[in-house]
Amino acid sequence: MTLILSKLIPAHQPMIEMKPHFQPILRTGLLLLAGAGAVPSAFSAPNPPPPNIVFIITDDLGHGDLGCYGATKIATPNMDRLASQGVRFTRGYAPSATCTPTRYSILTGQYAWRQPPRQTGILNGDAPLAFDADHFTLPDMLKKAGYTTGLVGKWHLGLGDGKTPVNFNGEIKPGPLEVGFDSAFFIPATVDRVPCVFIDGHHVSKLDPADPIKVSYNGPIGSEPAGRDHPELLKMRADEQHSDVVLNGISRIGYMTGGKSALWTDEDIADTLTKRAVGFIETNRDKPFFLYLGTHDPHVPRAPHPRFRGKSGCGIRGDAVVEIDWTVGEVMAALDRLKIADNTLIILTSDNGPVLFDGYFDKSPDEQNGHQPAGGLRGWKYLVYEGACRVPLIARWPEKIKPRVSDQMFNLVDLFSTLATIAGQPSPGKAAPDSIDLSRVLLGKTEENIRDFTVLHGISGTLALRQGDWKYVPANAKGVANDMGSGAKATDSRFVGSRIPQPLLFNLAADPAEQTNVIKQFPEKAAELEKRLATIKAHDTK
Ligand code: NG6
Ligand code: CA
Repeated sequence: MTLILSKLIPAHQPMIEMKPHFQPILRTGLLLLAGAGAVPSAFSAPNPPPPNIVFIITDDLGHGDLGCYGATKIATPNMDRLASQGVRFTRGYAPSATCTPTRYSILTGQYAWRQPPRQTGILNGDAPLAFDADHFTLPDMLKKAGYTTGLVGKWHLGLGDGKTPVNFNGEIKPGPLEVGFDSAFFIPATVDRVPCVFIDGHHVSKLDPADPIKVSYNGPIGSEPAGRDHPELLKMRADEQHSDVVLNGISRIGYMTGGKSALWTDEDIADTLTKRAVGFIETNRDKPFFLYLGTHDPHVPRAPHPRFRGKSGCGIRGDAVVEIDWTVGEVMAALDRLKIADNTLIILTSDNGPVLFDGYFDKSPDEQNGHQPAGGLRGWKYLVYEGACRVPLIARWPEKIKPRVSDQMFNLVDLFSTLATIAGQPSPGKAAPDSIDLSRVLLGKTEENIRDFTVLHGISGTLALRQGDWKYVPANAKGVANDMGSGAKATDSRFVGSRIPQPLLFNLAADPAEQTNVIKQFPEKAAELEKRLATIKAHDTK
């Protein structure tokens, strides 16, 4: 029925201008008319089906990590090819500088910082689901449009209702299957956090009931050694937060005992996820599908498969980037093999900016060989500088997107409304309150900057505003807040940049690396942005 409607209402004047509750009525009416033969035949002509959607969200991949974004030291031929066949955004933004809040924003179309504290921190592996199970999510919306939806890879949005502790030996819910995914094969939190097992639907994959799992973030359990006591067992040393239980020669955040048959092998994770992703595509080749593929690379602990070791020339982090490129290549090859590439929209991005040292002494800071993961932007993951939140963003859909590079702004929170239009669904309106429909931008139908601002959200709780070429960062005298989940401290070198003693104003056109605070020269501009930020904070974007 959406197909019929889209014939009547051009895509660029959308259904958004109609009150959402009229749309189903109009649709139903049209359908009835069509059924009665009262609609001219042009309206009942078959339309191309909506595109399959493959959303690849990498973990801590930087704006400068890809050849197509200027990397010269690391070869990323598959991601570069994807970019050359689609649109590459130079102003793509993650809604937050860490994983959980960014993913929350993508799935709900709402900035995570509107919902503290549950969604703004970094969740541990036993944390409850970050939103209510009946929350209308992006995959829910796509299901309404007839899509089969699948999650493969990193989840990091919590499990269970929080009333009772998650039982990893029983049925684990609510989780992805309760919030819109038809199938889910996933890493519960991060690879540096327990439990180090995959969950398949509602159950831990490959679990032997005779060897039940127990998880604790409150101190040791079981007889498994801790990294801080047994450095001789480690493939790489770690800081205090990452020195709990040792699994597969890597110490983690948290403790876990049992579940031996279910433990993943870090070096095989990319192979496992890629195989699952390709399997999902193959199974659903004949119907519209939405695949949410969350890679664990290049997040710590970095342990790419041995066949990628040494391949980047830029240390183990670079090798993990090469591993991602392989995964992307495998997905593209599967679509080609199945002859569905032309009507598949692939979106490739990252949940936040890059980081070199993030708890494990894996030599990444020393082995960059001149590579700049943030591509010369200031700062790293966790902060509110551009390097923290500006991320690679590429979209390829051969049937509808002409290859180009776009400087139009795009925030990942916009995917909800954008994909709704592409899938022929009504605007989610207030159900996705911060999500702007950028389908015309994605499809190259306008040069306009429909989104003219973006909010940056740092681990400190600081919110900054980019508007056009200007960027305003309010002072945050304390720096990192206590919402880190694992006891990180403001003195940790990673978070030192989160302390901002004086407000800052940058002109990114003249000073893309945010080196010169021009607030004294342009106090009115700073006041204007400060005021706008306050308005955005107080009201939904729509
Ligand atoms: C932090 C961890 C960091 C990483 C991050 C999550 C410390 C000091 N740091 O708490 O290593 O796991 O959480 O990263 O414990 S994210 O990309 O999933 O947000
Ligand atoms: Ca991340």
